[in-house]
Amino acid sequence: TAVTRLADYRAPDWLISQVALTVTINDGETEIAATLELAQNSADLQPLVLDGEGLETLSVAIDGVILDADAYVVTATTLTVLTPPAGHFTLQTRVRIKPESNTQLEGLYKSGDMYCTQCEAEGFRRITWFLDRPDVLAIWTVRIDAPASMPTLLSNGNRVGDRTTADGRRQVDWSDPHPKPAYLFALVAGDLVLRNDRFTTASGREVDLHVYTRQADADKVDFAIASIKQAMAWDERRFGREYDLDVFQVVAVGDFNMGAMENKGLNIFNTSCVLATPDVATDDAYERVEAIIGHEYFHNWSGNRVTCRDWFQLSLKEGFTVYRDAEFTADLRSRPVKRIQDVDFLRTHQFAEDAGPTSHPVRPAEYEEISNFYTVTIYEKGAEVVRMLETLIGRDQFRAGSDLYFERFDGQAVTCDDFVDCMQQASGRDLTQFRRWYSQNGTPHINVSVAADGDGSRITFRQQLRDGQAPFHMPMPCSLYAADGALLEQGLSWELDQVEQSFRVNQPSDDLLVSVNQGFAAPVRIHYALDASQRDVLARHDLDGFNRWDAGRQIVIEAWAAYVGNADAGLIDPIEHLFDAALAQFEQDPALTAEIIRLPDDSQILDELGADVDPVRVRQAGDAIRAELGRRMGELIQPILLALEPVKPYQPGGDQAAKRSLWCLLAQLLAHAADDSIADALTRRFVGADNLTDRMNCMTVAGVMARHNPSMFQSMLTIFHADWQHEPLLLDQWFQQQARFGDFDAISALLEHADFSLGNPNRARSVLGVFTRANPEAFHAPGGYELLAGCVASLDVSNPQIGARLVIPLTRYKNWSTSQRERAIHVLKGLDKVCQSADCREVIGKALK
Ligand code: B3K
Ligand code: ZN
Repeated sequence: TAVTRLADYRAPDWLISQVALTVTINDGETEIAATLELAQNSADLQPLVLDGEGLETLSVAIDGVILDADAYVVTATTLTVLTPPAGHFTLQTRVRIKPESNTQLEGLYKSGDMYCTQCEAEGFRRITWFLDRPDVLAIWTVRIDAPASMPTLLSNGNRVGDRTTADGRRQVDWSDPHPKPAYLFALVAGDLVLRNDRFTTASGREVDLHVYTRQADADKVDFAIASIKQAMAWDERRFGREYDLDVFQVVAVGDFNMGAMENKGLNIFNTSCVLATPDVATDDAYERVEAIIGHEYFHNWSGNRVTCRDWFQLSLKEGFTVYRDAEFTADLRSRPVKRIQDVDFLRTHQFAEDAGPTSHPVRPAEYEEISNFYTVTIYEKGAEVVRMLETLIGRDQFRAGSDLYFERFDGQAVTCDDFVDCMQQASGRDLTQFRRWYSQNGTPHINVSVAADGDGSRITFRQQLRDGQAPFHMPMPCSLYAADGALLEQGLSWELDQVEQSFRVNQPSDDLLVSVNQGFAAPVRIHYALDASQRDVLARHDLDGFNRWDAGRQIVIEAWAAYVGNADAGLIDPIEHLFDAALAQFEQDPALTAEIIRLPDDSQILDELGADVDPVRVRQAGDAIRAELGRRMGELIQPILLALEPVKPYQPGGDQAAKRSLWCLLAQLLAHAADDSIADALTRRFVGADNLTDRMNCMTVAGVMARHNPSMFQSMLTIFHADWQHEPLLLDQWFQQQARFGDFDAISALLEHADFSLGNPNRARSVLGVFTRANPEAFHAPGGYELLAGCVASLDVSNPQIGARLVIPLTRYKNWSTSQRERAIHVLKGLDKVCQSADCREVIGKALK
């Protein structure tokens, strides 16, 4: 397989200053006429090599003269003009493509009756011949010509022409004044419903907000529109960034590989990330819609106005934009809760990625298929790296660095180093060593030890590094507490930049508790040996809200990990103690209470335990702990459940959402304990629910109870299906619940269900993603790996990007038990023989190395 390397980066031999496209859509085939203004960018004249894939080339012309067949060479992926004119010239090409048979959902494809595009990273080459790389920025005009049955014809920028031709076809012209690379191109054609609104920017520019959906979804966009306005106002306030076109458009698409895409002025969204009403979106989904609307909108500056030089720099736009959307959510909602949820997500998913075969740095040095690098490392760890910069230089200087970055590089394609340079210049701090976060992979582990030093103590930090790595520079804010929890010293803004370094404090070591890495300032694993009672002191007294929560988190992780090896009920005492204390105050802050009693994902326990662990045993230990807690705390929980009765009418978010989530967590504890006393209340809550969150929560609790009594879960599934089968997003939810609680046979049956399809990414993820990540008993059952492999082999042909993502849980076998490892390797080897796509081959190849 071909490897692309950062070290091989070369500026393009040719640049494109202007693009004019005419896209003529007809049923069964689409023709693209492209006029490119080319400019020589190399000292010596070089051939012009354009990228393409699956294009039927109809003609090639230079400066209006059709080229003879021997003047250019076409391969499956290139069009080479052997001797182009020096300096400047115009290239005209005409190609034909078939969007109707595009199952990869990259380039121009059909979703239902609608035509739409996805070009990042390398999809534009499936539309026409082009220099498909992010450092070629051009000014674009686009004409869409389509049958009258498709009145909605959209592209980037501002609409500059709109007519019906004599033969009744529709023609719409778009012009985008801002230079952009091909990956930000977008086109939508169909018969869509428009919902519109307006926003006035800080400088008084009137912007139309246009949200398009299919007819059936037109009533589900109020929340998205409100979120767009909040995002626009927030980016002006917090980053001084204004919107820059007359219209901001969003289109909801049912078949989409990712969550959404930030195409200039025409964001395309997976329906699951933009539609929200109480009946189709849970509380979490509402928050996700708001965050993703924000994320894509914020890309208008961090990604579009300033873009990436090459795809190795992907985190330049993604890490920064995730950081921006996290701040947006923190400002709009609860900052401490957002931080807890983000760190928990990072530990669950990114730490696992970094411990597995696809571990890579925030700025990878090489890739086989760039689509495989849209990862939690590039996004979430990248955001943590940006957050560390903010912590190190302070919020004001960070803002100054961001202003400098946007000003200096507007309209350019730049690198992660360019970004850090701006932070360095704005702050005057030397960030040379800090840049190792971009090039060195893996989660740093930090050992913290406290030793007596005269009448005080010495606190020593040691970075455990991978072979060949040099120490990282990171913030390490700490506070000091006495053994009884009394505050000794707050706000020590320590930094680490050596393998080992220590700090002296005056407190004797036997009366000292250190609150380390406050707010999770650095994305590392801390090893600081405290016993459960010491952690409990911090869980009660730490003034840093995040570390208070995290002290409780460590109590749970250590107890659960110990319980896997030795199912001693005494190990559960510290968890019960922690939960008791949290529940005693649930009314003050139900959201924080929910975060404390939400057990971590199994993967965090697997990470804690290291090698040779059966994931099924980890799950069963967790369930046993939940059951024991449910038994011990039943008396305490019952009245709290009554106090958490649903409030009507439903409001997403805030206090209501916190109470729903707390209710669900507590009811699950009772369900694990096989406590049937909640059955009646559960049925009532399900039947009387006026919102999806309560319906799903009830099904989750019934799913847990299904272990000893499957009837309630079954009847809820039946009712839910009868009521909501007309909503694709709710059928996804219906599949997800069964993938989560079903046994192997039930999951095999889901794949045969009439409404299941591997062709729709949301549906495929709903079954396979949930089965492999959240249902270890079914996944590790005989046939489980093979069931996944069969689907991956089929996706390898139809939609390799999705195939390569869904296979990942099977590649994380390194620390499983011997027989599981052997089975996984055997199945992966079988897949390796059949898979052809670069996407799947890269992921499977790395897993077998
Ligand atoms: N930039 C897009 C992701 C594109 C996916 C490419 N396979 C969404 C986002 O991060 O905002
Ligand atoms: Zn993004």
